[in-house]
Amino acid sequence: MTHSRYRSRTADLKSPLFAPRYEKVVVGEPRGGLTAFQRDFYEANGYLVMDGFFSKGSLTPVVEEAVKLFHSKPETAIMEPTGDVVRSVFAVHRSPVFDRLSRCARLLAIAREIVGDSVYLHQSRINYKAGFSSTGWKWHSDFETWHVEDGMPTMRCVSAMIALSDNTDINGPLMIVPGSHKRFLGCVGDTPDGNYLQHLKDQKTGVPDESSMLEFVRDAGGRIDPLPCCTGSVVLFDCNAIHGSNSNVSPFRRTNLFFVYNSVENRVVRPFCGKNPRPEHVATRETFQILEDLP
Ligand code: 6CS
Ligand code: FE
Repeated sequence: MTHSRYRSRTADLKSPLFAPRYEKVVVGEPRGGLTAFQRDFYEANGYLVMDGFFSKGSLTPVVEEAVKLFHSKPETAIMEPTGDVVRSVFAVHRSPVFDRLSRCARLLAIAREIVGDSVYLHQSRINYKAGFSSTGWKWHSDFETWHVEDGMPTMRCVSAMIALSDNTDINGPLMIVPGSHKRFLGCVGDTPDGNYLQHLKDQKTGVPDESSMLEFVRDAGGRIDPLPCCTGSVVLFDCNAIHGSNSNVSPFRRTNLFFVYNSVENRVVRPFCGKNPRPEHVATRETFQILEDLP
């Protein structure tokens, strides 16, 4: 029986509670995937931007497939609150184009070095943030949700965001509070049945209160780091890093692909909120598969 070391949205939690992180940030020994500077930067800040990781040309088939998904509105799509624009599509790794990319040897080597283990995909998704009318993402820790609603035991998990379009100052780039990954914020409240649909449209549970957010930013020396980057860049960020992004009123889409690499020792157990598990396309449970390098 796996016990939760990170209390959040529990009945006894009457006010937000900061708790220490129990796990190392970079668990594995250096294996050449990251320079010493990159390891240290990720360890300290909870994220790392690797510009030009993929060439724009090499992503052309990936971008084309992402556009097809945007227009086809598969059943794994989540719509914007306005209703008729796709916000996200989950489990994109079920398509060969994205499955192949998730097994990129360079990316896998880095993910394995960070979590210190073989990895599988806890989740994959494309957040489209289409031009003009798409809404942002409130401040949050992914791990808070993955722990409470999916039953992810520890923080041995890293997200790799692959920019499929330019992320600029004006189309709602990802923003991270540097260093926020080092503490876990237990949030007040409960988890409604079937929360994931609401959560993925406009998160209302597990959202840090304003006073706690101020403390995170104060601890970061007043820093909030926006992460503008070009198509082909990869942004690694720790599962517990506090992040968010603004809405996109510009004419330019901000489309990003996310692979969530989880340690095979950190497979999800029963959700710590005690509710029914979220569906397979949002959190891998049955279709577990250790990722091997592409031949
Ligand atoms: O609940 C989830 O799995 C998702 N929620 C957010 C707000 N970001 C990460 C993840 O896609
Ligand atoms: Fe997130």
